[in-house]
Amino acid sequence: MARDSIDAAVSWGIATKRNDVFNDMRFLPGGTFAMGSDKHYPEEAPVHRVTVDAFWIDAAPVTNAEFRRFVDETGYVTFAEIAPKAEDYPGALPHMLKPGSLVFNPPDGAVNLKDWGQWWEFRFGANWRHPNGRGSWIKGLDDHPVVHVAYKDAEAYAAWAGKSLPTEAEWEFAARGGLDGAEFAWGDELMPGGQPMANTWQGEFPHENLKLDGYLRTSPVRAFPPNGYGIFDMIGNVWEWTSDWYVPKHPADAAKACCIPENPRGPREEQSYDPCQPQIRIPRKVLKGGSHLCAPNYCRRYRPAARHPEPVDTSTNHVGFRCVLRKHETVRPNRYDVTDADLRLVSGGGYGLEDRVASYTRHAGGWAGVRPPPSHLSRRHLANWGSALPR
Ligand SMILES: [Ca+2]
Ligand SMILES: [Cu+2]
Repeated sequence: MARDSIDAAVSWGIATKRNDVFNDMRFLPGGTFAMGSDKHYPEEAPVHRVTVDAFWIDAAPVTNAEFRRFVDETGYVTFAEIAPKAEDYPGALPHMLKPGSLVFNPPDGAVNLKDWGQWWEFRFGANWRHPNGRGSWIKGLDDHPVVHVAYKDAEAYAAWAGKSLPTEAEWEFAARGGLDGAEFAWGDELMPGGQPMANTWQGEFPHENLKLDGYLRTSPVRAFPPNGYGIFDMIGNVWEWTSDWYVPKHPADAAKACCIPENPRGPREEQSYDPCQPQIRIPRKVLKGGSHLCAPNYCRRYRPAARHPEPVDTSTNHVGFRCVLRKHETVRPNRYDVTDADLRLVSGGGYGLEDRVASYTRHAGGWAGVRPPPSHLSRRHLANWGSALPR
């Protein structure tokens, strides 16, 4: 890292007790860019201009080795290692209130792609040290991204490191690597010249992983080329937590250049609840970047504009994070807000929620008609319905 950038950061007055804090971070000067996409999933639209101030971002996702250092120094226990409290999960099946996390478990053959219960299971004993549950271990995976971290775990690590979690706008600005408006972090082709540029899924998800990129599950960070800003693994490998609450759309583009949002922080927490599970009020954060489980036939979210909601209590073997440092850590008031009326509009059309509900209610085997089905993966859902969903 260039000496003058370190001096600049120090003169910004970033309080940190760690002198190695800028190791392996990239300095981004900030700027105005086109955030979102109108060409893919509806939650990425509309494209709108956003300005972010200068910041630093980790050159790679936080690894198992780095997370271990945090745990060794602090004795921190992650969410997945603690048994959920019954009062936090009304209606949970008592036998499900055990420590654990969500693990991808591929079926033998093609399945209904609308039913994630076919490939996700809540595995007791799965946590960051045991990525595939009891009997699995991270030996040999020191340089792989840490997984099975819930939002609070990522926040705790960031605080320990003297850093923060990125906003969605910061994350997307960094992921684009200066290629404003490009489809991918490296240009407009998924595999330029047949060359895999990220750890995603090749083949028919969820039963056929052709591993053309060399990796069945997570990969060591930096195994693929960096983007134009010298940042690795923004796309694929693991999804990454951001600090923004999730709503399934972006605000409209500013009418005038003077009104472009600066350092947007997303909508309000209470707007992030899953409209499909109104009785469950666990807020959801925006995940970015896609993972090794993103496949052309199922989820084409290996792009900077892509986004996905994740309940804050939910950890999986394909979600990790990285950190940022900002000039000023003061939260600015939002320059825009998504209104509740906007959200009603969204839930009413085009998101496939009705389709999904219909598909679940058609599902033979007991949970049809009992309660609204989950629209997304969540620990809460699995606590209440059990990990063995009807197959
Ligand atoms: Ca792969
Ligand atoms: Cu995906």
